[in-house]
Amino acid sequence: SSDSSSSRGALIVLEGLDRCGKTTQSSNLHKYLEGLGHSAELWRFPDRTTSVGQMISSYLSNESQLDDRAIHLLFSANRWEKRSLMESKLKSGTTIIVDRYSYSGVAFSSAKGLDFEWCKAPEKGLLAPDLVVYLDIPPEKATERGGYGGERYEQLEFQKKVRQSYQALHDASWKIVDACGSVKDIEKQLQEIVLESIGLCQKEKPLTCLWS
Ligand code: Z5A
Repeated sequence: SSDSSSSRGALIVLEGLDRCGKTTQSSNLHKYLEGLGHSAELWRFPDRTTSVGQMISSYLSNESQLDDRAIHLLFSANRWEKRSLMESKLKSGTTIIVDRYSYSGVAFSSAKGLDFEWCKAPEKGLLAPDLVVYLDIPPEKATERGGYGGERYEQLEFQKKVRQSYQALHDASWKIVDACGSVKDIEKQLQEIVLESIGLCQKEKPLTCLWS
């Protein structure tokens, strides 16, 4: 039925370069949805709380070194270890807002020179988002924002390559939002797009898998 008590939640993914505002926006969105009485959770990848996530975290902060393919597979494993929980939450009616997902996995690893299709392969079979919002910011602009430069990938030349990889990945279903606007402006745009997506999921839009 399309009765909201038995319908599934939406899988909403926010993507973009470092410092594009994903964390700010996903948290505001979460509060907004809860305020409307929706069941909603805020997730992020990497999920640094698991043991795989701790290996990723130490790599990102330059405390450990790993082969490019090994770290790629760890990022993917970090999503796989949350897959069944994600599916059960969605099916029980909870909307999940995710700060980074498989697209980050492919964009960052392929920016290092790894083969694009090789990067996509381990993501196949993870749940496909109902909505991908790309917060678009020129890399030069991102470097001017607070907290930039602390971690491994936070370098201008690399972020330029990541942006190109995202351009190769995106399809017509992605919503591209200008991330240079005010926090409030972006917030309003996201609210509208996300409510529409939640509505479609309540009308029994099927849950599908990535890149199969
Ligand atoms: N990575 C990967 O390689 N493979 C994978 O599979 C995955 C990730 C999942 C860590 O990710 C790294 O892992 C990341 C990709 C790679 N590397 N990089 N680069 P992360 O998500 O943990 O960390 P992050 O990307 O560095 O996110 P962040 O630092 O949390 O940035 P953000 O979420 O995009 O932005 P923010 O914290 O909301 O905002 C940044 C600052 O800008 C802050 O001071 C805000 O107050 C300010 N801000 C926000 N919005 C605005 C607007 N609209 N105007 C002006 N200022 C603003």
